Amino acid sequence: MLQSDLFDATPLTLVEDAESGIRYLPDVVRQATAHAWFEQALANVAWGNQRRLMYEREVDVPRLMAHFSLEAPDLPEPLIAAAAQMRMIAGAQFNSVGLNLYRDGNDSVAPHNDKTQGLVPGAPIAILSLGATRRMTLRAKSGKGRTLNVDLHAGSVMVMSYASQFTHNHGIPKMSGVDGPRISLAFRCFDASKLKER
Ligand SMILES: O=C(O)CCC(=O)C(=O)O
Repeated sequence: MLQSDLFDATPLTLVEDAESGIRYLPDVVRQATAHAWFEQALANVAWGNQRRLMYEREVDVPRLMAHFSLEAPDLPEPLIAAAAQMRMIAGAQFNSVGLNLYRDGNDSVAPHNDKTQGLVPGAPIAILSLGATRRMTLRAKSGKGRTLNVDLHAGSVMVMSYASQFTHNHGIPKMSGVDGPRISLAFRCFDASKLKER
């Protein structure tokens, strides 16, 4: 990775906790690089459609997904470069990346916390945004405080602590006026034995 691929991003702390909290880091990846990674992922990733049960009916998950072990010998080059940058930014030895493709403003993910089962306790999760800007909602599970809305721009990274998965939900709501597709790359640290099961 070239040093010039990094900008001096000023972090915005959205949630504080005993670990690193939830932080929004704008302009981590320069725009030209973010654009190139977006185009490569859109064209080359084998995007999958998942189904889930909702009120006893099987429905499509409203976004496409893919997953890579970062230890795969044939990991595509942009993911090698992105993982190196995310490891440096978040100070974590990520070994897994989950990709989400939001095709338009109708695609979404409901408020949730990341499943912690299989994750290395204390290791953060870093979400890199590419493509169109989408809004993330952050809300305390306790119901206290207001919902935080954060616009996730291309090249930005949201770093969420392991601890915050127990206290806060995050989601990407459907939205009108979205300017094209968005791809998010969620970097996680799995326990080595669990990584094989993914
Ligand atoms: O697309 C995003 O920014 C959020 C993704 C997410 O919540 C997840 O992968 O669990």
